[in-house]
Amino acid sequence: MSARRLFFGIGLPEPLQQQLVRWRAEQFPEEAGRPVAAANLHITLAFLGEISDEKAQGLQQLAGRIRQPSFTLHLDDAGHWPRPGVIWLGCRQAPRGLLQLAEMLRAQAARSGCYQSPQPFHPHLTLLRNATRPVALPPRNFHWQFTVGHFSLYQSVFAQGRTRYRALQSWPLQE
Ligand code: 2AM
Repeated sequence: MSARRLFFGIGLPEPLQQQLVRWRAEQFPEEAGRPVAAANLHITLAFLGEISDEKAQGLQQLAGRIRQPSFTLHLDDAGHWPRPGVIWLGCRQAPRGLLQLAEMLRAQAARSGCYQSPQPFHPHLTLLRNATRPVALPPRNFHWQFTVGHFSLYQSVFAQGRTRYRALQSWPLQE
């Protein structure tokens, strides 16, 4: 049976993708790390790993039963995790709706046998990868926000030397 690398996540409105990419180019020198492509910028809610189509279908059905309110996400924090080599954007205070949604998806994933990291969930948007060297983070005088009205299941596709995240299905959050 075929297996695909999947995760639940939140995409960004396209204008915000473009704004972030411009800001990143101004703030970080080239040697800071490998920039994530604009269209790939996202926040992971639950990482599923390589899973069978059957398992994915079960999780898609469960995702369709989730009733959660939409929420506003404020991107007003940044950080550097040198070990995985990630420079990220996040929220100083994660909205409750985001944490609840991730908690539900991660619990469903765990019950379906998808390994979930024991580390506390820290919602973030990876801006740069391979960022293993010390780097000066920009002053925290930035603040973007957007309304999250849906979440999606993404497939991570690696082809021609590039990773691309393809949205397979999306589910609305309540108004
Ligand atoms: P990252 O951005 O912090 O690397 C697709 O690979 C998405 O799933 C990325 O956002 C990545 O998070 C996340 N991801 C990859 N492997 C993971 C793992 N083992 N546990 C949790 N999230 C993971």
